[in-house]
Amino acid sequence: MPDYRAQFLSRIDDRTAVIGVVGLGYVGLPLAVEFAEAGFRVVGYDVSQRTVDRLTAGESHVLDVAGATVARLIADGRFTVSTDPAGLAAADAVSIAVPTPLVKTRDPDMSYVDRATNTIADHCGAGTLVVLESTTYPGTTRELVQPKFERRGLTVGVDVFLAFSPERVDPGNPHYRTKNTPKVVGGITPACLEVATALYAQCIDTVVPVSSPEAAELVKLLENTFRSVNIGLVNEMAIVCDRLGVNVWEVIDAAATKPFGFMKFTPGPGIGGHCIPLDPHYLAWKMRTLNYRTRFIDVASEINSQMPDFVVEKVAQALNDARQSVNGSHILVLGVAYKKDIDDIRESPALDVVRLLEGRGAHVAYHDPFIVRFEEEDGHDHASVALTPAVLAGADAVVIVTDHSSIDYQMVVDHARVVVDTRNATARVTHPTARIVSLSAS
Ligand code: SAJ
Repeated sequence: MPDYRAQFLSRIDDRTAVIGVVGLGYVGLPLAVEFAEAGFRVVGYDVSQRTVDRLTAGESHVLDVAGATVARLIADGRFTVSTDPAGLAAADAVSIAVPTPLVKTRDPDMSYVDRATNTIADHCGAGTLVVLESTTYPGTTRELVQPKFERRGLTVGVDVFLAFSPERVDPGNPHYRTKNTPKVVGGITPACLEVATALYAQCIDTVVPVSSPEAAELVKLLENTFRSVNIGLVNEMAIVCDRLGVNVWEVIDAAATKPFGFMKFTPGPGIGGHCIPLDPHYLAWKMRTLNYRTRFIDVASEINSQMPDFVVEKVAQALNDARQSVNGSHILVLGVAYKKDIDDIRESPALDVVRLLEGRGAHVAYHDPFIVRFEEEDGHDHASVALTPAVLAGADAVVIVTDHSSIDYQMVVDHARVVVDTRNATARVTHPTARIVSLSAS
């Protein structure tokens, strides 16, 4: 019986190991590049022919990976990309970085992980390390992934090695990239942990071993539930301050002067993105199967998802103060990406704000320097309008939903009639001619 553990460690040490990456998106592509730059041959597999074609042409669809880097690594023969999984057979280690979305009922959609794991089990045999990186409910690695290898007569920890290591990619972050973000790893067995740790140590500065895949799965869920709950707290504080006639931004900024025991979060029109609105629901779902209700997650989600309604109510009040109704009004939404200075609109609360305003009969236009156009769920297509004094003056109300840094807020308040500011983006303007309505009374 070969000693697969020793073989794997030896191939890692002399860099003859071949690394497979399944899923070449904002997590998988940077990881593949790090391994290739560390001197390993990397086999990239993705089901999207468009993704593979663009990478093969030396283009990168991922914010933090330069197309030239991809082209160089492919030209050097260090990185191959394909929609054919056969190349995975050569891999000694395979990382899975595929989506884990929610279905409409907010239950996990594990179909991508299921399909990827089946593909790997079909093409990779004894001696392989498999690491799941996709954010998922605790127990996935042991309950969903492990049986697929055991059913093929392989013993995990002896013939194959299995671990979970949460992705911590923060797209567009200028300071933290894959290489310098600590990597948590949890193995099914001690040997699994040992080989997975050895693998990541080749291209990531800090590896953080934990005692099980469940611990590693929960680390990720804690990190992002922490954000969701704290954002929910400050969003509720915005509602509280609005009822009390207090400026919530002043309260938060003053609280943030506390040098210990406080961490600043800011209220807004709700939460977007593919992490924070979704990840906590993986934990909530798992705990429901164990007859436990994760109340913090549910309450935070309830508050965060009601913020678009709260914003639209502020718009209605602002128009009403000018003896206008929402119905028939012309409203300009500023910023539709899910957070500032990025081009991602997934789960953006702006989509809810637009839908709710249109539902009340408003004519809604938007401007976003990062999002040229988008389509609503009902198929209604929107294209970003130019931000000009005439466009601002022509709107009955302007709603700042995403506070991109490149927008000239002084110009906005100099030409708009009413500005509903959900992000405190107008905090530093001077002598505004527009009436500014803050998220909380000010
Ligand atoms: N948001 C607020 N108030 C806040 C912070 C965020 O309303 O104080 C909103 C944002 O506008 C956005 C949503 O919440 O709509 C999520 O924002 P985020 O800053 O959490 O950004 P994400 O979704 O890109 O989260 C990612 C996560 N990274 C990973 O999952 C690997 C998260 O763990 C990071 O902490 C976060 O980036 C980050 O710090 O930028």
